[in-house]
Amino acid sequence: MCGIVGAVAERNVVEILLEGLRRLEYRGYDSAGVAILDDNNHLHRVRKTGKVQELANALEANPVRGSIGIAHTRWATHGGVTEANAHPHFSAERVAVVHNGIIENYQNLRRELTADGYHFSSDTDTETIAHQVDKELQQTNDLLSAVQTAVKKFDGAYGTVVMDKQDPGKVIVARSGSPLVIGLGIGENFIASDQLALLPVTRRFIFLEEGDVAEISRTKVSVYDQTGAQVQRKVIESDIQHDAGDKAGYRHYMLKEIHEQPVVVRNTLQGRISEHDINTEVFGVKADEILAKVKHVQIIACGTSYHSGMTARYWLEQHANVSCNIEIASEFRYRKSYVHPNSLLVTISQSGETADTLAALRLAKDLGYMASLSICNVPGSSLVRESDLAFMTMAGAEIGVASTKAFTTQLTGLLMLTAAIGKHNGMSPNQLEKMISALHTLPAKLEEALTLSQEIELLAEEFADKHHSLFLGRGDQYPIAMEGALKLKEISYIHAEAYASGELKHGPLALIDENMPVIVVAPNNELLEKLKSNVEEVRARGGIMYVFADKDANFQSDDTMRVINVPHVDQIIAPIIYTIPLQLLSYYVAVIKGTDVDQPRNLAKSVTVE
Ligand code: HGA
Repeated sequence: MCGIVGAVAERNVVEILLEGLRRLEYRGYDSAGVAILDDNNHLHRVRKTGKVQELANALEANPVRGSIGIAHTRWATHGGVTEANAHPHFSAERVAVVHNGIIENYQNLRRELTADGYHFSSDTDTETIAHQVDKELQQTNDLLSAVQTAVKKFDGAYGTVVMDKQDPGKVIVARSGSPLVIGLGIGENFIASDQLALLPVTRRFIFLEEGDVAEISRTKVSVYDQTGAQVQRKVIESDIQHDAGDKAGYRHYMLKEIHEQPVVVRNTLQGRISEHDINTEVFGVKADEILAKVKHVQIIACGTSYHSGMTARYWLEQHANVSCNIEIASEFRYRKSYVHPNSLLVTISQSGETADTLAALRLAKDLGYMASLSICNVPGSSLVRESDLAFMTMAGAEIGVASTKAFTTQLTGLLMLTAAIGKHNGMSPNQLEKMISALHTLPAKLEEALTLSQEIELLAEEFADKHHSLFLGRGDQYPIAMEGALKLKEISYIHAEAYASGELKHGPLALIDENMPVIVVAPNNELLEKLKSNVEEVRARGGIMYVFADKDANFQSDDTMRVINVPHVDQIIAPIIYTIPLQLLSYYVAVIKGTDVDQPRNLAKSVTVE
């Protein structure tokens, strides 16, 4: 969340900062701003509410130039969406600050700083950083030590970049809880909250670690750890292929990403499964030894990743013969939980920076888990670095705020984890072989599922005037129904709820009428007959249903029920395949409703605040 970009160069950096913000806009898009130090050491600030394009227009109308600058695209946590609350924030027209995260003790700091004579011109927590640094500067007159002292006063999470008009030629950056990456150039250096922002100017990165403070000038980068000692951090060469401007001919990133699923799932499988077996080393060098001992799995995740974890619980208990719990990270981290013997902690996050998931992992380190494993899409992210084992999904950069390909690649990884644990835990060679064969069919079956696109585009018209909807599933399709409901609410703003269909008569049946479409994800297994009874319960109450089902499930379309035939697949991979039509449905409903599909209101990608 919140995009940060900064540059210290010889050339004019305004366009670099703007391009960086465009690339990060999916992380926050309610307002944007830049602060530029020009060659005469004048500090210029331009801020606008709305998209980065508003800022670009303002800069075109009134150009500024300068070789040092910081920029920000905001997803407000403290203070409304106004120009005054947009970053950068200033203190005494001297210190300029951009910030990602939350300063939790900002009210106390604000009181203290106000008593010291500082005037606040915004409602944000961020402005306390600017004034606190200015206050420290009155003591030391050295920006690095002022920031090092100031950050000790902050509770909460921050990735922050600070500029001082009286100390030009450098920026100071500090990281605690919110990611920051330094981009190394030749005679110029950069900083951003995500490497994607800097790909047009460099491919060499230093990922800052927790508590790091760094001084960045044109020719030098010095990093200090939380004790203040100077440290060397590894320089990483990025191989990410990404052109943020490239929707490859699709109208939205989300549609492009939906259609990429056969390829990215293939990439996720490639080199990791043989014809009949799985290479356990894909989870890490010590994986075989660790996975052989696992008797319980505790999964922690948020949002869409939580739904992939829920699906995995069905798989792990049924096929890998281990018990499994799953919990939302923001709940897990604030309660006392029981740790089962030989327990593996699995965290799932697309970005690897999800604040609650990361906090849960850190908390769990002292709780006695045997080992931790992250399922993640971003190499080098905090979650990957801080886990004992990691499985990298190969989804590539996901720009649409509503997650699609990250979800199906997570499911692919979790099914591979089921195989890897199961083969040490009573899964027969036959079962393993069957699971691996099903995995091999995934890319082609996903391709086939995408051919439903036109049919679903037409179907979407029936939803566009609806305000509520109900999604039903059973067994491992229940989390898929939950994910379907989440997609629909995220991008079309239609209220959508998911229920395990056995729960219908315990409450939600009361909602059924002709204005409440019911979307049913039908399994083709021993639960099918049970689900058919649930369908009849809805029909008897005048409900209108849309059933996604295998044609062998023998559902017939009629006045109250529309059946969409999903390709016949092995049941183990059905949750992954049935995800596709539900993604397409929410996409086309959102398009008809004219919402901002890639950047839905009030949301942002990579949830780095609590
Ligand atoms: N708390 C700051 C920054 C918000 C943020 O990091 N969002 O992701 C603000 O509200 O401006």
